[in-house]
Amino acid sequence: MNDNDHKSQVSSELFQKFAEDPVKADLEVFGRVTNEDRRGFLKGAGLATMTAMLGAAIPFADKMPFGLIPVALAEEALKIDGKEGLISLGDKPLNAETPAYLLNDDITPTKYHFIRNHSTVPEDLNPDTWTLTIDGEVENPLKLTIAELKKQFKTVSEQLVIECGGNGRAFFNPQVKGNQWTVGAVGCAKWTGVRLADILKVAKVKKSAIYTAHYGADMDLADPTKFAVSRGIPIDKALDPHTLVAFMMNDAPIHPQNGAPLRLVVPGWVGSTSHKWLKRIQLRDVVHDGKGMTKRSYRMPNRPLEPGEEVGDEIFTKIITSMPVKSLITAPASRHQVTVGKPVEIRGHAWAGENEVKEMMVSIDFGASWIKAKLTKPANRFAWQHWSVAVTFPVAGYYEVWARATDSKDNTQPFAVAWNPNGYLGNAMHRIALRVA
Ligand SMILES: Nc1nc2c(c(=O)[nH]1)N[C@H]1C(S)=C(S)[C@@H](COP(=O)(O)O)O[C@H]1N2
Ligand SMILES: [Mo]
Repeated sequence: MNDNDHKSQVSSELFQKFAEDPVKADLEVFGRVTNEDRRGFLKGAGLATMTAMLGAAIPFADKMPFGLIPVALAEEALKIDGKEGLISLGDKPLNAETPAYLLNDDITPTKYHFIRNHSTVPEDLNPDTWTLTIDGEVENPLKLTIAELKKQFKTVSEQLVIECGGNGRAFFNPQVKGNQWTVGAVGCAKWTGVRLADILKVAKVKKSAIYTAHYGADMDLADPTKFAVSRGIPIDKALDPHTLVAFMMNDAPIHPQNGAPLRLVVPGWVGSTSHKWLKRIQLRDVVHDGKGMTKRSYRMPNRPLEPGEEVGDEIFTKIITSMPVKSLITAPASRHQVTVGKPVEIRGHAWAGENEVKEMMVSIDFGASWIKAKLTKPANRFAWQHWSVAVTFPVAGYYEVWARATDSKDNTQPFAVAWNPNGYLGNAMHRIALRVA
């Protein structure tokens, strides 16, 4: 068994334990269980257990909240075929996320872009025969080949963030159903295509159109007469110049798993709006009601919920639009060893849906103090921003680096998100483990 296999086994067991019986798991891992203790910090027998599990002393143990599971014990590392280094969450439908350290590039290479499918990749992805239909509330319905799209409209290239609405779901407590994405259901590739707004101009959208409806070539796994998913966006977002109908990803044809030969990219918004294998966009005079639009799909409750609270569908009135402010630590890789007393460059990306990130902070003492990082401007609107900071670790031992972005509207990342039963919008701070020797 290699180190990664071992780590992933430890972490699965740990998650399993906490999912099944959190009180008992607390007792086993931390050595005590009262609510009083839960508010305290790790010390005594719990600290000894933790130090043994990590194989190193914890210099800032007096700042480590009791009940915290160190990230060193909570990361999975499995491999799948196809793309490189992605972590598979399930193969039918195929869903795979990217470990944070593989997202270190400014522009996410195709091989590292995550995959989120509701069904299987359609069989026929021939770009020469592929057509896009625009219909519904338009004066001039269109049916265009990809060659016609390229010829009739201006081609644009932009670095655009796509993030799944369920990214971060694995950190919800109590655990919720759905793909257990940790931090890697996000990417910022270079997308090339035409503006949806330009196509809609030629289609002559009627005043009655308020919403789009997206249809692709992937059909429901259980019922092939139904679409795998069919979401839409308000007309304003459809007309945003950064909403693209893309035919290239990182200067090459789109990867089959990422929606070849044609997909929507609705940057900054919940990933499910960026329809893959795109065949048709219908303009509607009502909010779209396709698969993934109704009940509690991609919706948030209209009031805060108690963790684990059971509620009816009727309170899920808020359709998710923009994704919240968030950041990743992409270097060093979690669980790497660095040198004591020498500056270590810590870096990553930050993004904020419709907003811009204005400040980036890191902490090496479990959030007791924060260090400001250098932050770049986005390459274009909706591209993620890059940050870096040199940090010197005072003494040897186990550390965690936490990262926190704040956006132009003063929204910042919480330590833990407000619970919702679908595990959406999980923008808790990213944490990595470092061994300092
Ligand atoms: N046709 C189609 N489009 C789709 C999906 C899908 O299953 N089918 N999944 C959506 C979801 S939920 C997300 S998060 C993004 C993921 O894009 P990616 O697989 O290219 O990373 O695609 C979206 N577009
Ligand atoms: Mo998603």
